[in-house]
Amino acid sequence: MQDFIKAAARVKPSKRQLDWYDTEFYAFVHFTVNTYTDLEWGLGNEDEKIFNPYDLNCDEWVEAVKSAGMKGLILTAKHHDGFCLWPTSTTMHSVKSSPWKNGQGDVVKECAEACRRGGIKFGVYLSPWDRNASCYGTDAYNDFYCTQLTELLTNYGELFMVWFDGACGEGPNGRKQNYDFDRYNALVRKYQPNAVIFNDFGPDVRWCGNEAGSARRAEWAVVPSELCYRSEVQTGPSPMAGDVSFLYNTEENIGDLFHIMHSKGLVFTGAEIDMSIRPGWFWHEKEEPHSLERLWNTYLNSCGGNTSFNLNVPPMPSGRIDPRDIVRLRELGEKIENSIGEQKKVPCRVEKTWSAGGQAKYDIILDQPENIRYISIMEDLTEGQRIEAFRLLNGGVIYRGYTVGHHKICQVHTYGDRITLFITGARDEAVLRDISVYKE
Ligand code: FUL
Repeated sequence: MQDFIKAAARVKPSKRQLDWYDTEFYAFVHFTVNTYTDLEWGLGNEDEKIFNPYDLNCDEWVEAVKSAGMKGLILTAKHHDGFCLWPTSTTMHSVKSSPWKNGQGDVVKECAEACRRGGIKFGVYLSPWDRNASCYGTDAYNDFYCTQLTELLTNYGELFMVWFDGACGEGPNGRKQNYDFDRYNALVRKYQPNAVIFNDFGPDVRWCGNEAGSARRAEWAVVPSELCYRSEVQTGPSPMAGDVSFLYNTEENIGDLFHIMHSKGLVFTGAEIDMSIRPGWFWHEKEEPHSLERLWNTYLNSCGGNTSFNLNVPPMPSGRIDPRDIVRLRELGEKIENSIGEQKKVPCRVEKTWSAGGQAKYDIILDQPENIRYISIMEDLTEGQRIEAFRLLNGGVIYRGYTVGHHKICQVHTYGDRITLFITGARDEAVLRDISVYKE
């Protein structure tokens, strides 16, 4: 049993997963014919002529997402309606048939270039579900999809993420498609070896299980391989393998000891929290952005809870960002800066004072007493995720936490110059990457 837990503590991320964790906060941009029809899921029979972002300004998109502190952007190159934002060779259901720039435009290109100019990473979303393609529902569709994917992987420079949407509905012929994800994944690895692949179940990044921004109390990146069947299994059968019930990615506990001990093997696949700044993924005039409080809480629980945060910002029909969203993004960036920004950081040194059998105590020593508001802890994940539970103490307990992983941001209200971090449980000796303290 002890050996099994130690093996779980050594399930390691890839370099591309570590880079993705460090990106932490990035944007989704949902943009297609739906922006002009007020729908969330296009029907697939939309007239290409409705797509006309006459005032498109991707530099503005990039500035807006950067003002919130985001470091990357993922564009819906094609959503379920099948309309392609780039001049693909596979179909005329694309920008080629739109009046925008007389059919000579390429939104993917403009967006990729703006990201590069603005110094943020670029990624693509290519919906497997396609309600327009006549071959959808047949083997030929997998070839068609692979051609589209290859165009995106080879013509727009370095991608940091390829986002596969698990949605699988009926195509124009009423048939559903068997997606050949193994083939799609192999193309990504071939042409963009540094990009992480997102899918409901991995391989590199998995869905958190909801679209409302709600986070788990304990988020493990090391999870049963039954959950992420396309990921690389790093441990063999566990001592109790064989009697596993079906595990789904919407459940609250998926990487805890009970579940991993009953699993068939383990994989390293971290979660992403994806949510829109508004109720819908596409822009609708009547919708308002969520409150700053809600976005900030989601940020704290995602980037500060061992997941990444993919926040969607949908452009308007003109191709510009809604001024209401621009304001909210700037407010969020300011809130982050004013809470855990450099100017709030208090110098401190950390001393390990005791350790035994996975438990450990650290003293966090400040130069002078401060009103402390946030304490951020990072595990060094290069060897694996280890911490099971911890407490922060200042006289009494001021915070009880569970997993740490890439980054845990603890909200506290305390005054003092010496805080104790007590790791009360770990799968193996914890290796810390950083501890930072922020004042009120
Ligand atoms: C879902 C889609 O059906 C939504 O339209 C949206 O793109 C969301 C991010 O993923 O599966």
